[in-house]
Amino acid sequence: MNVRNIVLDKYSAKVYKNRKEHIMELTEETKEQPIAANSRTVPGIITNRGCCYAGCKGVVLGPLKDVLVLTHGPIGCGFYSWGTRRNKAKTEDGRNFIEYCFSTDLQEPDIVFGGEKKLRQAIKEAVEIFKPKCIMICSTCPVGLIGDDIHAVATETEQLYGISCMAFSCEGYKGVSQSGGHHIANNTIMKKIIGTNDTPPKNKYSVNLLGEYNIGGDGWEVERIMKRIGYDVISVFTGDGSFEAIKNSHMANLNLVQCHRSINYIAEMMKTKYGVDWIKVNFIGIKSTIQSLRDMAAYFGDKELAERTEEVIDDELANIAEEKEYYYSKLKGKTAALYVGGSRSHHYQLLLSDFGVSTVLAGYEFAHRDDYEGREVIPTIKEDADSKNIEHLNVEKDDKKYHAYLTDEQYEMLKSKIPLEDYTGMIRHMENGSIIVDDLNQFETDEFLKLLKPDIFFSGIKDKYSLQKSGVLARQLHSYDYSGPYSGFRGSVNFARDITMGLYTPAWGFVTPPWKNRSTLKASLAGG
Ligand code: CFM
Ligand code: HCA
Repeated sequence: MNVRNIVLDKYSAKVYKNRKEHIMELTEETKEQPIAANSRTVPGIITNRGCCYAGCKGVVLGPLKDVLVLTHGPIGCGFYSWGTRRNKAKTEDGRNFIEYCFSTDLQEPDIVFGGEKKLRQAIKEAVEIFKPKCIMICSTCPVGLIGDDIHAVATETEQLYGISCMAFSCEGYKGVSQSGGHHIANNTIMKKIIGTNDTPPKNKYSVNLLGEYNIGGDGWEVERIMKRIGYDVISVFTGDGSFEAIKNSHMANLNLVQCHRSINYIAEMMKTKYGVDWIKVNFIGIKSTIQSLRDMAAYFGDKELAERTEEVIDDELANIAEEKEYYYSKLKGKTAALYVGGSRSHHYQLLLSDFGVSTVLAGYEFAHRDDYEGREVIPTIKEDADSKNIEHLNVEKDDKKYHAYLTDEQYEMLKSKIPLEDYTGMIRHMENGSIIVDDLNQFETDEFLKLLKPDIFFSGIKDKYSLQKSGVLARQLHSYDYSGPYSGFRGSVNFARDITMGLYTPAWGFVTPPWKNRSTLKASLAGG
């Protein structure tokens, strides 16, 4: 049965033409074919994607606990990005700004007459009440449309109050998803924060953890393991992160990249500017954690560090052995579907496979082709990369170094030179017969659910309700449904426990969804 075609055939010719490039049924042949990604959603389709502001303010800047992040715009955007992502942070100096929602709360008259006056007033109040060392101003859609000069206000703020102030033109409508917002945040962090303090590291095993946002405490669990081994974690971008620590991050010997999608730009720019190497790590999954710790030790090439790494791995494994075995026996043979932003759909497949769960469908909201296809491809650090579809490659293969801005054609040519087993993206870890969908929409979610019948569907807040009402267990992989951490060794058994509880309490199977016995139109006319 070609599941992909059954779903695609339900579309009109126009939508079919677009969506067929984004959906792949894996076979030996299709494995090497490109998948369309990072392009505009067909208007009218119910996508799960977010916006540029979400990627900049919500994802990368929001977790910085010692920064007062001020949303310049109507209140909705600031409010919706307040606390929902579960990026935890502990205060170090008695203040933790992530508990607050700061916004200029623009109203109609500000849209008509300009919002800069209100922005200046909000900054004045923020400085007087909270005395922050750093303010970051983030624009939402209307600000870009009316043309408020937030960058001029930021410069003025620095002169007036003697604090750091940065402006981010991350209006929601920019680009096709959250992805553009990551890029905007990364560029300014690089330009204005990294490299502004030169405190030497505590030891030679100094690292930064990039793309770890401490959702449900994941970053704390990773730091715990790394500290046990003896690493000096200089900064984390940006989970439980701090402006003060990031100033010093260029002093580290190695950058560890957990979520490549949201932060590869910084890893690459730090390599170019400060010569800090980076390696890809993944602390989601038992085998992945072990592999990452070994890769780190291998990078430093130190016998003592390698031995200490093995000791810690053995001890951590012994501590979870009993639970691991129990949950494996409960979960073995189950199937899952995963649909998250730009890296978890890959990472969590590896954790699921530790417990014998196989993935029948996986997709990303806003990943780029390299996140699917892998290869050692680093998207360009040029600002206009997304719009011009130019890729920046940094590939070393057969003693040759490819490092250039490439057109799509050149990219295809280079791709053929790299064997599939060297690819690092999601596709490499997926089995033939499984489905990959980029920018999965509500219609496709419902259709694939009927055809593939996974035991569990991992997704987000927007799509989980229809999944549950269809009788399928749904877990939010963005926020962990108020649970976590899921990283490292201990996290893996937390995860297995949560899904075992869900699967063995199949309450949603007893629900009759409203669309089965009620006409939506009739119900709404009757006020029901
Ligand atoms: Fe990276 Fe993330 Fe993700 Fe992401 Fe996100 Fe997130 Fe995500 Mo939600 S940074 S790409 S923009 S791992 S917020 S912590 S869960 S979509 S898969
Ligand atoms: C975002 C944040 C989000 C949303 C989650 C969801 C998160 O992209 O704006 O849709 O359930 O992880 O909080 O991805």
